[in-house]
Amino acid sequence: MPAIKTANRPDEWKIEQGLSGAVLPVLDMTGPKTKAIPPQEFGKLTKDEDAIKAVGDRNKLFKAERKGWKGYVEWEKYPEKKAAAHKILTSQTFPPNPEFQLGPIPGTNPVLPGTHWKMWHHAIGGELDAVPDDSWKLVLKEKHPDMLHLLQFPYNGEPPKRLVTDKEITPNSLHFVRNHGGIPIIDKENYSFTLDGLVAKPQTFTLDDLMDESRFPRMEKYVTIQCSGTRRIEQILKYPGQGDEVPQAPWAEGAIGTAKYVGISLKKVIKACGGLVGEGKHLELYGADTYFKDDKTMNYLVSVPWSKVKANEVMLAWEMNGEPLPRIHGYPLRVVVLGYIGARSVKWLYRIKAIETPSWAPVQSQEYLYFPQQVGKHNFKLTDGIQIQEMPVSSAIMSPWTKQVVVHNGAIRCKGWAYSGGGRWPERVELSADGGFNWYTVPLSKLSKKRAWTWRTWEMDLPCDVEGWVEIVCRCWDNALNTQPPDVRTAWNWGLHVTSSCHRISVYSVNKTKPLTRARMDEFDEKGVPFGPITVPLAWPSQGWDEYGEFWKKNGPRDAADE
Ligand SMILES: Nc1nc2c(c(=O)[nH]1)N[C@H]1C(S)=C(S)[C@@H](COP(=O)(O)O)O[C@H]1N2
Ligand SMILES: [Mo]
Repeated sequence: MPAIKTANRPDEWKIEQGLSGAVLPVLDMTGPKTKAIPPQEFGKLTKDEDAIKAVGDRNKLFKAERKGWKGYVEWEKYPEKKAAAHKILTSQTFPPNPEFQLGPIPGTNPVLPGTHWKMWHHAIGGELDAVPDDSWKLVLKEKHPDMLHLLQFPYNGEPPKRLVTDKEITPNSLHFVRNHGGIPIIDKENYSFTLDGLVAKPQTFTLDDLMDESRFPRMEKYVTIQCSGTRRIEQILKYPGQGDEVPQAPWAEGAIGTAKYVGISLKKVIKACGGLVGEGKHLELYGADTYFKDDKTMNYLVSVPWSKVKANEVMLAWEMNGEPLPRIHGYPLRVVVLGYIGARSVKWLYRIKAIETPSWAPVQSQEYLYFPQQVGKHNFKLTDGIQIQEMPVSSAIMSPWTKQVVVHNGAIRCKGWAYSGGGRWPERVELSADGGFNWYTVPLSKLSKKRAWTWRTWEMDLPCDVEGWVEIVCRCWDNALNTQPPDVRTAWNWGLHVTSSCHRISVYSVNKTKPLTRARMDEFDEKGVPFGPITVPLAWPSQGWDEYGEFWKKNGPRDAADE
């Protein structure tokens, strides 16, 4: 076929229909005439080799900080090292963040490769050079082969829906993983962390110190860790927002997991250091991985308030479900903050510093912010965002899936999870088959065990008489009678955090208690033809011509008489 001569782009129709939003021009209507401003384009990658060389020997500059700590570069103690890394990162350009919100999400596993994150690590070199490869090897070793890898590096992965609530306690290999950097590989024998800052007697503790029950009483807790990005994909599919692939990883409902952790209360360790002094009110937690933001390098730092620690709700844990922590989950020691977003549960802990204010480190002060709705790229300030700590009540349907056809006898088998942060727990879970008008309560016998800091998994046969598309909705009431906003739009926010709105799925209901439906479905069975997908036209007559003729004889013609 000869090429068509046209002023249109080949994908004009798709763009006009909003199916390729990233390439749409911005319309500037501030003048008398509307101007179309094309979106940002990224040029060729550049690299100033001389400037990079002038920084010095990267193997020396960015060497391992401690013996037996592979992949750990200490940044926070060395401003000059941070400056050298910044020089390297600004002397070259890297590929842009992939478009995964306004464009289609790739149909691959890993979904996103994390190309520029890998390149950043190699650009710094030294101890970080092997980190992307080492981390991926650990994923393959420690995680279940059925994990869905959202981002290969830094590794972010969640179990497939069928396995999210398969067990009330998530097996380690299926627990979601959220990393902002590579996985440090730390020897237990060479491990210790330091507690300093505004405490009376700063000290260093080995694992043996912590495990000495004469000094620190053991703490054992079932805890659900939920990322505040859980169910983000619902916000993305409705309205895109901030689009950094790590801060805004496109999580589905699997970025939540429940495990039994063994460790001690951080409060006791602070007491062992003589307690807080001066204006000490927050504990800054340091992870040994390297994070990149705005061409800068840093360790993973966040903070929790002393009030949370004082309540014995911040654990230092070395055991997960009866096994030493897997490397990918923070071996040999991680923080587990009960009832807060996962982000505060720092893995590969190497330092705790008592400070006056919440941490100014980027993960605390620039990310995990809950913005109001009119705040975005055009106007946001960090101070507009609420720093997310306790998670609100939430729930999700793990089966069936949206757009699925369900053939049933008047009830649709559903299952899922429900969770509430801050030590509250799911007291009631409800399902609706009509978009949220009428609600059925999940029988208590179909809810898993009630605990202060964990989710409850649930199952229910949801009565459904209706046929065709139905909207199944799930919501939870926690013990404080908090419940969930009705839909994604009401709680949409620029950072795409805390998707706690009622989970809604559309399923196509085929109810075999209806005689006609039963007869038609039996025909499919007899002919051995699969029913789905519903979009494939029926391959045989839907009605006999005799019956058709009878109908019109009895009912008169389609048109009305003009009398
Ligand atoms: N050192 C370090 N700790 C970290 C992170 C990280 O990237 N580095 N990610 C945090 C986030 S955002 C979450 S949701 C939880 C996830 O814990 P998991 O990977 O064990 O499931 O770890 C938190 N702790
Ligand atoms: Mo998270």
